[in-house]
Amino acid sequence: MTLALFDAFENEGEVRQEKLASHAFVLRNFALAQASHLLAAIEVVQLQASFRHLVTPGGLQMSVAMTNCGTLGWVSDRRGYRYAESDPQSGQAWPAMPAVFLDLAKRAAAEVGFSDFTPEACLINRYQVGSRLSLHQDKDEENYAAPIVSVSLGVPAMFLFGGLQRSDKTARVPLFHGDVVVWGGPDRLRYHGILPLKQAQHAMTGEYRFNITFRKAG
Ligand code: MD6
Ligand code: FE
Repeated sequence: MTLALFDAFENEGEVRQEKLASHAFVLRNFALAQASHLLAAIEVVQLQASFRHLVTPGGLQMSVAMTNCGTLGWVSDRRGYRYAESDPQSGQAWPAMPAVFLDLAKRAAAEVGFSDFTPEACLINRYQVGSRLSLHQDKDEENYAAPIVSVSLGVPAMFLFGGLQRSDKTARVPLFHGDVVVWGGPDRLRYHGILPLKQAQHAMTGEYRFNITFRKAG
């Protein structure tokens, strides 16, 4: 093995920061050490609030399956997109935000200068082969001052990162198991999406990719 190749392996799993824009960062491997605990916590959440394929206001079923934890959860139906205090499927409050989630979200935000981030909304997305999220802005929150923290687990995906207009050119950013994206400030309303998930297997999640996003919604 050449020395350069050896170095590449040595650096695998190392936490490092990539800047996507002035207030948008990928923290490579930031969640790696907590991955098994995060996945175990997702298992607990989904016992109480199962993954479901929501319907968009336009009547299309989403290819990504979703659930929530925390005091507010993001939901969609024929009436629109909104944050709700209870799970429409059960009528019960969403499961509490696991401590390992909150701790990670706070540390990731602080790492890039967003101190005092206390999210109360946590959306959990589950992707399988072919699942995609078309280009969108996250603008259903009342509080645009707070950043969004987004954690990727399992099968890798291609993230599209655009500008403030839908038609702006997008960058392709691969997201791997353990990566965390944090963005806020002037970048908070950038268009973004996920390309259709490619067939793959991950040792900890099988055929799935999980994405956890944390926000201050209210
Ligand atoms: C995903 N993420 O990674 C979808 N939104 O599966 C998002 O839509 C997203 O990663 C706002 C901020 C960060 C994100
Ligand atoms: Fe989004």
